Amino acid sequence: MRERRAGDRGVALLITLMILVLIVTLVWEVFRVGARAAQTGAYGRDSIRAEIVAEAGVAAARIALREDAGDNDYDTLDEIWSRPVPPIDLGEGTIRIVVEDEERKINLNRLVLPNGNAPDDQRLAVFRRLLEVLEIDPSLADAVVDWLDNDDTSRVGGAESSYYRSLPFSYKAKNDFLDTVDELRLVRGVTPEVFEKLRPFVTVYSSGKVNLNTAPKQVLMALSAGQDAADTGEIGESTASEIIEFRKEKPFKKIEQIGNVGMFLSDLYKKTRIRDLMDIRGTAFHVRSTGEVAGTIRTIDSVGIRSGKTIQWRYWRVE
Ligand SMILES: [Ca+2]
Ligand SMILES: [Ca+2]
Repeated sequence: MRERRAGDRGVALLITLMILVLIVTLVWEVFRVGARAAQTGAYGRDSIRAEIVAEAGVAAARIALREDAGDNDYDTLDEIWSRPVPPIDLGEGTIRIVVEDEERKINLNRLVLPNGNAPDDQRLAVFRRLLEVLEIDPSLADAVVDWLDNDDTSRVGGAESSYYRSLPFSYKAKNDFLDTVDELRLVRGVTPEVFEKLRPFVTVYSSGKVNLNTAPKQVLMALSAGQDAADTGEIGESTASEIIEFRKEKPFKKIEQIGNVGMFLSDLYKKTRIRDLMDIRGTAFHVRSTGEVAGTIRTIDSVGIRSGKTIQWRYWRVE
């Protein structure tokens, strides 16, 4: 039954994309006329076309996200917006689209309290555990908190402006929330290698809760550090894998259903504050759409916040 419905949705997506292809073709025609007047070179023309194609990809993702909002109020890896889409061949060009919810990641901006005065100890513990799981020095967590907190007093293992000012290219600690994950590169201890390791698992856009239906193993393992009853134990690699296997068959429609996976998780859910960190849906969606025309590639990297059936773009960058 479930397979059948998923198949129907696949057809719906295909129709959506076919309509978009028509739109793109029309836009190209319009552009052909405009290009003569603008005396754009071949590269400029293909570059603009590639960007238009990439925009069509973002539009397709937006339609999928809006459709999904009408289907149910949980978000899984087996839905119209999240399933991998094969490259869409437009004859003269290609679109590649990748969509993921930001709730599958840990929100770095939530490592401090909303007033920026102090760390959020529960979430800090989660982030520290994520670093351990990824085999990154956990003291990086203190450097990130110092980067975010509004004082200039270094935490043990942290770093404030006094450190950053001593660098060959000196700068100050931001002492404010991150606008992009890329800013992490400025924080002490974030080498290019560390950044690449960490990037898939952290965000600055999510609700601050983790979607149990989409979170990768490493994030699920990190979550159990955010409990107040230390003797309950941690979500290890095998428990995280159990969650992932379980949700393939039965997506979580309510957070308490995590307890259905097994006794340990049932206890963890009932006896600790871990529930404060959990959700079964996404609110922020990362859409990466690449258009290619005659070998010229443009990518739109964007993040949309979904509320009801409305998507508002909070981040938009053309590469
Ligand atoms: Ca600070
Ligand atoms: Ca500080």
